[in-house]
Amino acid sequence: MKKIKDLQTLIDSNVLPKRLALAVSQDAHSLEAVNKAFLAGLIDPVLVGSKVETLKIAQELNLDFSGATFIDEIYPSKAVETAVKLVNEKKADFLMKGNIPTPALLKAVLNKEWGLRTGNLLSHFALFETENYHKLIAVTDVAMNIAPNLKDKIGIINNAVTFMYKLGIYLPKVAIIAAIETVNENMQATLDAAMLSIMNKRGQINDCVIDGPLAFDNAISVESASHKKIKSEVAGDADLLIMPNIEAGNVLYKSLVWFAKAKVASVILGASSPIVLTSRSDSEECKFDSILLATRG
Ligand code: COD
Repeated sequence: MKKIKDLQTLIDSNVLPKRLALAVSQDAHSLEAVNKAFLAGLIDPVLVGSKVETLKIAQELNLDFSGATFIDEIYPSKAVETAVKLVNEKKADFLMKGNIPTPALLKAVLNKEWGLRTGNLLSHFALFETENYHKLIAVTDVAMNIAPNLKDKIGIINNAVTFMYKLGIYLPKVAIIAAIETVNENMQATLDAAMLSIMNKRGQINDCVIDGPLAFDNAISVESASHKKIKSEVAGDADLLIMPNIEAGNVLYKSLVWFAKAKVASVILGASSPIVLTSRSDSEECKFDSILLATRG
């Protein structure tokens, strides 16, 4: 896969449409994306939210939802709970965030009685296409784990690598991002990076090639890596960037989208099925591509 649109080539047309529960459905960009996937026969939508508001937006945007299922829940917290429970009870196959803040959705997903936990760490995974890089590049975690420790980072890497195999990206090159490419005992990100690299070399983290610490430019530019005299299979050719914390990850995500005009698709991994989770400000195209990405789960 070289382009985000190549996600469409991975779709198995023999597979029946997957039932997607949109939590708090009164959201224009989400409804446009869901409608596009619905009309393409990729999903069967279950729209959980205020039916009046959802239909009003659909009418304004000229979206035909005949044949879709509506569950009328006027209170957003109740709508999220209902949507999550539908997936928990296997009445829907996967979940999508609508008009609700990310933490509210994630708290519902983590609910011990009716959430979508599996015992694994849950983490956010974003796949980018930018003109300034020679292939797709994944970034994690930019939206769920706030300050991951070493154990969390192992879970984040394993979630991403397993999912990349489903996308046909085998033995991904994983760059552990820090501010510098050498170990500084005062910078935890560099210490974690060194440990993750050695764990990979000793066979404790598998199915990928890890190197770090690497500064962002060393990870994505051969020129920058050779300037710093870094000898690494990963430097300049990374498939996956592991960010030190949510702030660095989120700033990179927004910089790629707003400055570099990158295309992006993103999901939460590690739950009982992938969750379509994008920013509320993300475009309809991004939300559609994220639905495509989630159908790989
Ligand atoms: N995977 C699995 N279990 C988890 C995870 C995880 N990533 N995070 C927490 N849990 C479990 C804990 O083990 C515990 O059992 C329970 O959930 C509650 O844990 P807390 O108290 O640490 O977590 P919460 O409920 O206060 O917060 C969880 C959030 C995911 C909501 C929180 O980490 C958060 O706000 N993340 C950032 C979300 C955000 O604002 N993103 C915006 C960027 S666009």
